[in-house]
Amino acid sequence: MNIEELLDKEKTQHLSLIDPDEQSPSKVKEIASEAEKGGTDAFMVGGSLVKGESILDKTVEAIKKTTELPVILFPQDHSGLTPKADAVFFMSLLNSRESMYTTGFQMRGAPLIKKFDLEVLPMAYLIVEPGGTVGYIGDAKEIPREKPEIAVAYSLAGQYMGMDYIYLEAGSGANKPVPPKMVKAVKENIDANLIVGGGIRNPKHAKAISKAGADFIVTGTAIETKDNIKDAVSSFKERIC
Ligand code: 1GP
Repeated sequence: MNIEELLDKEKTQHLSLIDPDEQSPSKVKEIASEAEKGGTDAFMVGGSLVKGESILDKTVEAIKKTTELPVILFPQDHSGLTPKADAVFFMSLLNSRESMYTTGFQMRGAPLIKKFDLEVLPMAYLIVEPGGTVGYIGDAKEIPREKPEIAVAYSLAGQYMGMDYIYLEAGSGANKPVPPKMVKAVKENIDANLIVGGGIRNPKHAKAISKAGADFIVTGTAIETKDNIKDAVSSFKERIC
């Protein structure tokens, strides 16, 4: 399977993020089924504090039993890897002060990725203020919201290092998403695929970020906390262009 071929680049794509620690595998089946009905394009699986391989495996298995949409791992470190997924965002947190998050965990995970034969999607992961849990755990020097030029510089650096994906992350549950102005500035300057996530709570946010040029938007909290997941996802999909 080639994820890049599966994901249509004409429109902004919607990625549903599932944190294995937030719900049981049976609830995951329900979420995956409803998100697919709502029109999500793929699933990402990961979180800052994944408690163990077994819950990760069970979560991915539950999604795979429910849908044929791609499942892409979003690992916080090498413990977030499983052979049961289709692909992995091989991410380096470029604005971390801690070398484990830029190259250390990558070194630990690389042999496992080879062994598991996962499709590798190289990604520069950039934390923008407020940054939330991932900013704290990843010891990030968060990009100031009013400094799009710093986001552009980091994104270009990621692209020149060979990364095909750039992820602007405001942190899960952030009270506001990455500013559309920053998304636009980055998109205008890079050829790599642009992913934006963190704090995208409503269709208005999704529309503004899509219009600014994001190739992918990620929503986690907005799906986990909604009673009607299908409607929540379709309300995002309807507003993105
Ligand atoms: C986390 O950006 C994602 O990496 C999702 O954030 O939970 O705020 O949607 P939310």
